[in-house]
Amino acid sequence: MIPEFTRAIVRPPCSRFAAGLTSVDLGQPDLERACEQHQVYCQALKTCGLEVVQLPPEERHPDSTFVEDTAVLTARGAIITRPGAESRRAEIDAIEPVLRRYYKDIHSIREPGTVDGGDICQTGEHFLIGVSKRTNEEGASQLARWLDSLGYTSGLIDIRGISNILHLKSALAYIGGERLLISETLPPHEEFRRYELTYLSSVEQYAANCIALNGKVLVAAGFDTMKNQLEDLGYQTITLEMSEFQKMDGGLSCLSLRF
Ligand code: CIR
Repeated sequence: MIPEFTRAIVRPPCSRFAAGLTSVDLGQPDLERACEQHQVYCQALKTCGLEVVQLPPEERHPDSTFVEDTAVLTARGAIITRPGAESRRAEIDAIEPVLRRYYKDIHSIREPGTVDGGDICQTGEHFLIGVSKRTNEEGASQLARWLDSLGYTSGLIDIRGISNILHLKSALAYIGGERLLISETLPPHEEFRRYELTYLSSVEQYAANCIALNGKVLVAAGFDTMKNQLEDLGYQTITLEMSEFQKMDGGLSCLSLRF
């Protein structure tokens, strides 16, 4: 019922991590602590049975630890994104050769389209695509066409008018079956009708970015109401400290490409 994955691609934070983009005012991240939190994150993925493909830190790109934004990986194919933030665009150059080890036919989002992987939520055969400050309508429709060519369906959710949400998955997560975990910050949308919704209080919105995989849910530390909600539904959780990534607008899903 919970999605199954065999591998995760990760990249530890680089020495310029603190120079990355952020919209929150939580102070400067501590690099050493970020690296420790990243290591524990990788260990949790291994505990869930994943092979962790660890790439070297990428010094040229402060946000490069957030590998999720550079590609959308599915069981039927892979597409390299075109990140919406100019400063992050070149991150894709270092991801493509890695993906070539696992995928024969790799597609790309083309200019003027932009897509950040954080806006893309796979829910089985159907994908939710956030149109955001990072993923534009052109990018979303290129992605939707590519998904359709693979036999998947998709629907768009425009989050541009909602403040404090960088990506669609900053406010929701697919947790298996027909279930979405969703922050109350997101207004009702016809795309949500097909799901059983578990709502999180907007106070715990950061916790909406969790990862359900291989029978477990990785959750950020410090959000006990959400953790209890999941456990009451029968999920086993693994709690991870994310304080340093939160300072840079990053959540659990951003730190890996799972496939
Ligand atoms: C950025 O603003 O692009 C990074 N500092 C954080 C990216 C987080 N990625 C994600 O949610 N998928």
